[in-house]
Amino acid sequence: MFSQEMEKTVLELTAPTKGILAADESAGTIEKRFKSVDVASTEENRRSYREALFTAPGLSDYISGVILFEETLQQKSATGVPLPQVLADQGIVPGIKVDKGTQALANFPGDKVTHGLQGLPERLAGYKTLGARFAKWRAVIAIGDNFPSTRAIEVNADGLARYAAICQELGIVPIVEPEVLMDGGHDIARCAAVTEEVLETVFHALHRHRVQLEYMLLKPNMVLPGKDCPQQASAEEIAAATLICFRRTVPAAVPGINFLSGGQSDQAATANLNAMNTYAQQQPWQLSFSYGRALQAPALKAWHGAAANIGAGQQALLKRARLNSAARQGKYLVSMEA
Ligand code: 5MM
Repeated sequence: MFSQEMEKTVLELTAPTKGILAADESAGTIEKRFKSVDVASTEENRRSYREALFTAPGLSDYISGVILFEETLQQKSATGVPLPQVLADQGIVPGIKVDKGTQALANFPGDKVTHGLQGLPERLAGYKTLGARFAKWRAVIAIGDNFPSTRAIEVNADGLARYAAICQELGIVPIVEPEVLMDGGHDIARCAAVTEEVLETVFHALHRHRVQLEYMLLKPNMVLPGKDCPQQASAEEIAAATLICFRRTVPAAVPGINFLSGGQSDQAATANLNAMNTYAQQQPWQLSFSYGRALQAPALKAWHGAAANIGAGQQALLKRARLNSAARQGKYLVSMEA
């Protein structure tokens, strides 16, 4: 029923030189980010920071969509324009994070399950009237000696698939985000094995729930060694391991893969995306970004909560957006950082 609407949204989101800005930090997460630059997480600070991000001049040259948190969807600019409208006026598609965070999975120590399905159709219908055209749900899979369990992978995959089916019923494009965390000392091979199992399980669940793959985007982790692994990997090794895993598990019908940065440094996230786009000659999907920290960290640092620094914060965001746009085309060079 909503195929044309979703096709249009997907086409806009996967524009060849662009990626997605994740600005959907929930209350606890934005508080942590603000604390790192000594800024109090008040509603007005959150509003003005996000307004500054969304009005960075020329943002739409590199950014096709922005994922918002529920609070932001209902906030207005200083001149009274709803923030989703501020984005739409520049040709940037507004989206909304709809999961309600994670809880421990009972009987499976170390595993988590994402919740938020209850009342989701009603919430989504309301978000759509506020301008949201796509949504995002994040499942979190941690790696440890005794986890993740198969049960945790299955229950999270089922949640993602049910969420995606509900979105499509309302003409909203679902971003399906199964994140295998990079916390821990595991090596790249273990991350590859877990990511492969997760993606395989997620796509089986999407099939069972009759989700139309043409009208969704995938937001996965890259295949990386754990943060504490002594054997770190080069961008080329990461690109090779990630592409092997994705070719095995992600159907060609999926139009776009927009990676999360997951705690990588901003430069590493850019270099790894670039390596993938250089290395992958005939991949069936667009390989782009949906970064939060890797786009925002330098902006947050430059802004530091001071109105006088808004311009500097916007320039910092634009720089990362421009470099990731280059990486998304395989045209990034480290010298561009200067
Ligand atoms: C994994 O986090 C997502 C991508 O951000 P990074 O590029 O920084 O990894 C991000 O969209 C995340 O889902 C949101 O920030 C919401 O996270 P919380 O923890 O607030 O639910």
